[in-house]
Amino acid sequence: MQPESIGLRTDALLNLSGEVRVPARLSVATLRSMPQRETTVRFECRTSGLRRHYFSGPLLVDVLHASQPLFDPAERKDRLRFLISIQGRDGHRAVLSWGEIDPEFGNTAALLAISMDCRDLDEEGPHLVMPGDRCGARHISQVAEIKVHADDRLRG
Ligand SMILES: Nc1nc2c(c(=O)[nH]1)N[C@H]1C(S)=C(S)[C@@H](COP(=O)(O)O)O[C@H]1N2
Ligand SMILES: [Mo]
Repeated sequence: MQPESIGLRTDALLNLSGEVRVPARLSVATLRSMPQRETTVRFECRTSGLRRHYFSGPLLVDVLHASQPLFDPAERKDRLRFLISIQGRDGHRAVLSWGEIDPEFGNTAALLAISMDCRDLDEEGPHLVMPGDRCGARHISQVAEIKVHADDRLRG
């Protein structure tokens, strides 16, 4: 019997891996235990029109730092060769650059939301929020996988 059919809750786990010292499987409850931000975003989708949502959760950059990406600690610009691929349960994905979410560079306050419009996302998994995006496609729901990549061709 599936746990759902006997009324038990199954919390989604997010797999965080790649060029990091501490790969992790994170629950929404774990993300909720980190410092939280709130934001309201508006975007326009070509198929569903104008949308507006309220989210809360930790900053993506804080979650990634906790897994200790393999940066050269002596060189700030080493961070700029790192990429982050973020994938939803359904396979929808987007690639971000470290530079766009780094407070010393693009400083986009991307969140891994643990609630959407005041509804907890423990069973669905976290929601990527990209404040400032004009289209909704990077607001990825049910995030299941985050991978950190280093582009070694950019070294030097
Ligand atoms: N996992 C996943 N997230 C996704 C998508 C998707 O196909 N899969 N579509 C995106 C697109 S194109 C839009 S416009 C928004 C729409 O979000 P909403 O319907 O919750 O407002 O979800 C985004 N997040
Ligand atoms: Mo969309």
